[in-house]
Amino acid sequence: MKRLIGAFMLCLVFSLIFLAEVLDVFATGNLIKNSGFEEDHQYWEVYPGGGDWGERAKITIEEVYSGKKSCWTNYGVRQWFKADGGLYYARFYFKVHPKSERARLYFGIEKPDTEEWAYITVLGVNIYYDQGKVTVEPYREVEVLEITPVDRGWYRATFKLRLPEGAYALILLSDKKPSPYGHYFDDVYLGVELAPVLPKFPPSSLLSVLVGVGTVMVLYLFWRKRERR
Ligand SMILES: [Ca+2]
Repeated sequence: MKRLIGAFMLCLVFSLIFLAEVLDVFATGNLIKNSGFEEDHQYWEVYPGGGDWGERAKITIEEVYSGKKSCWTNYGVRQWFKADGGLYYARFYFKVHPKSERARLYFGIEKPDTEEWAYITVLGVNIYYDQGKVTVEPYREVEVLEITPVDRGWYRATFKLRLPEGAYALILLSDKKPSPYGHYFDDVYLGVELAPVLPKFPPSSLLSVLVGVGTVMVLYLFWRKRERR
């Protein structure tokens, strides 16, 4: 009986971790909506001048870090957010197109100039990829905490930023000039606390099936044991 309860609790814990991974519940303070592109391009827009969705940026299932979708762009996408100013953390996952040997990806935060309605770069980071070697060039108040290869060619990038007060636009660019291949982004986070990195289970869909089947089996055994009494 104790073993059964133990097994049930284990299933429950794994289910909760899995759900947390899917729903991104630990990153509650995320200023970025639809951060994993699972709701297609809701809240996101193609960087001005970059054209329409489908042309310079699209939601794709071909290369995905988590969930079922990611964002591919050969120009840039952005999302508006409001920052109070102060210390922030940014994290996102990127993958250079498998055919691309050299790439220059860009992550930046810009501020609309209310008089001219032009955009002023507040801070940014250039990420250079040269045949698998990644180097970073941050400018202004950005501290690079890590650029780590994680899984299947994906990298995790984490930064510490000091933002001035005001409303800001977050921008992700694949290249300063349009790249022929484009690159992939997933799970974008921006918040005042560093979101914990969740354990990544291979492959999530298989795990969900195992968790589901396991839970049902344990519940069934539990029910049968009670029936016998
Ligand atoms: Ca995703």
